Amino acid sequence: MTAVADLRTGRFSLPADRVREIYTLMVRARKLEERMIKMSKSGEGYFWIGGPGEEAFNVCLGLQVKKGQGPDYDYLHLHYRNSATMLAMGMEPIDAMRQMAMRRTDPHSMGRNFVGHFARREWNVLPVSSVIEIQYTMAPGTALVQKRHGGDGISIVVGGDAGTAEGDFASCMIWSSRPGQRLPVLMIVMNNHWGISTAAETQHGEEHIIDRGKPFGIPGEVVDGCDPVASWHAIARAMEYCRRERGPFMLEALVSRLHGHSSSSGAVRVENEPDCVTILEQRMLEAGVCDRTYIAHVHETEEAGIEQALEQVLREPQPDPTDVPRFTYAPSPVDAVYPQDYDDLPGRRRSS
Ligand SMILES: Cc1ncc(C[n+]2csc(CCOP(=O)(O)OP(=O)(O)O)c2C)c(N)n1
Ligand SMILES: [Mg+2]
Repeated sequence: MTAVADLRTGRFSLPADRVREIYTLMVRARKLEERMIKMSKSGEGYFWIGGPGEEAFNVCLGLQVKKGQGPDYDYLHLHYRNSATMLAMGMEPIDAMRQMAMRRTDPHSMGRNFVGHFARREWNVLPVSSVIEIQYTMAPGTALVQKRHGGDGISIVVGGDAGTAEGDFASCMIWSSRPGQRLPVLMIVMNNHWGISTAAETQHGEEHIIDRGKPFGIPGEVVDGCDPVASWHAIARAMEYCRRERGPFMLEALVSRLHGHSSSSGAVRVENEPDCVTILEQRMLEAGVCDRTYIAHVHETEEAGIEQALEQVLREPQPDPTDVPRFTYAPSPVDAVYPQDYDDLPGRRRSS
């Protein structure tokens, strides 16, 4: 269909083509997560955690990353709800499902880590950690390399609201804001107002989480993370600041948690939080960005793609016991224990 209208939030807008691209990726992410929740209940995977309710912001983030390998490009220190960011960067849904189903073909962890624990060297995506918040201590490290290297690459770190209570969050602010040594770290906090079962309003004395950056001279912005137009432009502004100023910026996205914390709490759909997918559908219809036929088509196509991927994944092998210690440590000529640790990885020859 032809582009007929922009989608607008206040002073900001996005062209219809871009909105439809974002929407399609949001639906892909939602279908992927909903199918993986079912997998956790049917025994095709054993634990689920992910990002339903964060798709609008996460897609806008992934589409704007300067993607590549090495310090000229952005580094990503993600958390376990970033599937939509990875899909927007170009990850195939099947690669998330391979990890969910613990397949040897899983490119992130060879079937040996939780779902949503992405790692992709050629896109500077550092391995996601189950230990929350440690990504905030690593981001200044890659940002320091980028600052010394030159160019406009930045280090993007993402975590939740509750995790900001950890000392790692303070370490990130301290290391990113030293006088004369400011670092290009984009600190993103996904505020879903929960830390497992602990409500945010019982934990935060500050009005906004970004206020924590004020004593460090770290500027920040709060954005409606359910609104792709607002999110797109807030991310663009934050990235632009970090790239140009070679300093830190804090972005707080207000988002929903549509299936609770994880499969450990049942992953049941909650009804009392805004759903960014249905909100966007309504806005697109009202603005003339698309019609109902288009929306139905996107749902059908994305769901079919996910089902097809699952059928493929279930035919693939799981790791075997000899795989357990492999690829755990970096290769070393003096490694007497696992000298063949990195055999079979792309670009490395098998040792004799
Ligand atoms: C260091 C550490 N402490 C505690 C946990 C257990 N834990 C896992 S997720 C989580 C809550 C995190 O909440 P938040 O940072 O708001 O992120 P959300 O899950 O809401 O996206 C906790 C306490 C952990 N994984 N690591
Ligand atoms: Mg939270």
